[in-house]
Amino acid sequence: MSDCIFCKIIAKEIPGTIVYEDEYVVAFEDVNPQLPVHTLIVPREHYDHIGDDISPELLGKLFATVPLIAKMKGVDQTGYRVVVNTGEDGRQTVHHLHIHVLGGALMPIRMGPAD
Ligand code: DGP
Repeated sequence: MSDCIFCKIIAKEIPGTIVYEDEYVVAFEDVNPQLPVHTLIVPREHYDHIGDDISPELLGKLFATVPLIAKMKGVDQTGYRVVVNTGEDGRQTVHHLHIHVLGGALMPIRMGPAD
């Protein structure tokens, strides 16, 4: 998608700190990290969100990348959180499916009442 910021990072049209890539998946550092480790895992192909008719195979490849990134970032032993914000209520702001991998400190965020 020509106006998608993550498609531009994947295509290397704009800068991004890419830490892993293969035929299906790209992982890069979040520009606005919420914790010491905050890496995003995205499919190369554009999907708006997790419900956007994505194949189980590709979903598998995306989620199989999570432990790879956790190990690469050194949080596989200490633990981490995996988040997929989806749609308006999920507070998704970039509409290219992405998995957040967050760690490196005790998680400050707990689910609570909506604000
Ligand atoms: P979400 O709320 O789940 O849609 O999170 C989108 C994340 O994407 C957010 O944590 C900030 C990050 N982000 C937004 N724009 C850019 C960008 O241009 N580059 C990078 N690396 N990350 C971005």
